[in-house]
Amino acid sequence: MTTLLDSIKSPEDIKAFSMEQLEALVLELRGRIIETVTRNGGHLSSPLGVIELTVALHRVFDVPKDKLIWDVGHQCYAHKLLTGRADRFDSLRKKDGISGYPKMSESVYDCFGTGHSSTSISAAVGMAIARDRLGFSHHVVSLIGDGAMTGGMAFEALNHAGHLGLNMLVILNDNEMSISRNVGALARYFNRLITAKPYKRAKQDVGSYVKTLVGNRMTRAIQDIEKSVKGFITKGGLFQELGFNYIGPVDGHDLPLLIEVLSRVKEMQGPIFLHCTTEKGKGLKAAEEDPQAYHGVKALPAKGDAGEGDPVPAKVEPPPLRSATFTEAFAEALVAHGRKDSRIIAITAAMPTGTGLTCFEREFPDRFFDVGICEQHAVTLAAGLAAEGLKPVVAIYSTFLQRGYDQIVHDVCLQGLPVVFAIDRAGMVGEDSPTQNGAFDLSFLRATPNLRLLAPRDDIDTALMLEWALSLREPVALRYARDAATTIGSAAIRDVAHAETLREGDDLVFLTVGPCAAAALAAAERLACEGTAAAVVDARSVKPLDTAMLDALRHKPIITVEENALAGGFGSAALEYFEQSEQTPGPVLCRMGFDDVFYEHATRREQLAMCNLDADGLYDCAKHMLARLQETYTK
Ligand SMILES: Cc1ncc(C[n+]2csc(CCOP(=O)(O)OP(=O)(O)O)c2C)c(N)n1
Repeated sequence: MTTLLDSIKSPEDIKAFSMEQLEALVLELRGRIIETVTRNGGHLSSPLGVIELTVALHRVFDVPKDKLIWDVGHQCYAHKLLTGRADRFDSLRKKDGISGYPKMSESVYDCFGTGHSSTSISAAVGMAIARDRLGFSHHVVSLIGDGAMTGGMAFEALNHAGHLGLNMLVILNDNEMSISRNVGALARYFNRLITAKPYKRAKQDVGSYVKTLVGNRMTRAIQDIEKSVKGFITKGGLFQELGFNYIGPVDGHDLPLLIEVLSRVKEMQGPIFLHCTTEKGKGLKAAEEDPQAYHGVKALPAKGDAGEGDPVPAKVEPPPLRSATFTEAFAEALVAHGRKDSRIIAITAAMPTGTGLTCFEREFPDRFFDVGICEQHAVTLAAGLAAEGLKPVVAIYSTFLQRGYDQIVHDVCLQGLPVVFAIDRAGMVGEDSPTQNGAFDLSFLRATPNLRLLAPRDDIDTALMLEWALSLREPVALRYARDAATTIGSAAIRDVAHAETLREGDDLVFLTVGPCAAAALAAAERLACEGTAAAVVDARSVKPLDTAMLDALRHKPIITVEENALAGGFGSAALEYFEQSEQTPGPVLCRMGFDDVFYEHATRREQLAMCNLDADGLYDCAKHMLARLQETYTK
């Protein structure tokens, strides 16, 4: 049976749909998203919450001529389905398939790529200025969540747009949720706008207003329309003060209402802020009841597994206290230290579940801060706490810590303040997007004076390094992967300040960072079967380097192995050391890591294979290196 969705080749097609057809399309989109995400994994509650808004936007605006800019972008699945990608939607988040985020190179309908939050209004300001300078007249619309609105950058952009008086529309998609419940005074303010009496009145008024419009659509002059819409503007609101016309709140699931309001707003001049209320997970009971659990969903278990057929929440419960992943090993150790030392404070930037801090929050609610999507503030807040003698631990994903770089340099390291950074998702992160890979932290942090940079290879190292970091009165960063923290090597005696030889061998050395040791050990095992003795040494400390270890290894062929950009990473650090100490690494040093490219989404395993950081890649590298050496010596 041909569906409505099948008949849509471009969003232009829905302009001729009746309201009944549009409502039916909403249901089809919902079904298709649930079905695909159940199979492939991905975001679920956020895309389900904006389906009516997406249909209304494509009905009213002429995308791609009009610019539609998504914030974070994890909610754009209906947009993808309406913009010529329905036939490929099955490949969502798969290697070489459709990305889970807007991506300029994927479609002209994705006018701005994203993955990190709070960027959409700035991009919209840029596009609106460009439009005006180039003499065009199209519309510029950004759609931002209430979680993303907590990011300071969103307000920097509002400040600019309000000052310039640009023609642009900012739509707030307010579901009162970030990944977890949205936090902060701003969330309270939005909540007041929704629940205050004027809202209810305004909502009714908008309804009757729309009815009037439908009756008089052809005769009403644009000025009249503008005046009427302005009747719904909350006077003196925060956004009003910033130079925006604030309209709303409007029910973001009422499709006819949305279409009417957007049609009117489209005719208005100047910066407009349209506040829509939506329900995260709309249309899927389980997701409506627990939107956090269904924010990110794992792929369907293989046939025959328990739970087959149901969407599987990535995390229903806070992580259990056992060391299955690095996140869990860190979280478990932090709680244990928290029990012993009341000066320990845990900080997250809107990722309490992802960073494993929910168990700390549960046990020590007074010593836990979720600051919202505010990585910069999280870092400097920690600096302030440390300056006064507390022991802050800031847990942030590698990719999002890029936001807080200046704060790390200027507020923490320059002043030598004892902040502990728990850098999660360092390295490849899998199906999400190149925007989420943690590819650069070693490079940008290694350049920062006063910072100790450690990479645990397993659960035991994670716990010991955290203990050590908390005992030092200096800035320390621990970086670890989105992976199992399976114990590697002996648990007996560990000196986490120094490198450790995990396997002896004279023919070459794999010098590894973090969990890369596992792939190196597997490659060494394979080489051993062929008579090549490869050593594996876990470097542990990326900064300062264990120079005694480097001195001891320098006569052997060395392969450095790291999940980080080769530019400026650990391998570069080793080379720099040899150069500075006027020693020649020799006979050869080869660096394995991320090339100077953005790696596309795929499973983590596939991504590691793409950059030859799996056992096969390391084995091939060793063979190649030994063959080259052989050639050199037989010449
Ligand atoms: C800079 C940055 N920090 C953290 C995240 C992780 N993150 C992804 S979605 C999300 C919540 C976004 O909430 P909201 O904007 O309200 O959108 P919703 O999912 O509720 O639709 C967070 C914190 C991110 N994408 N970017």
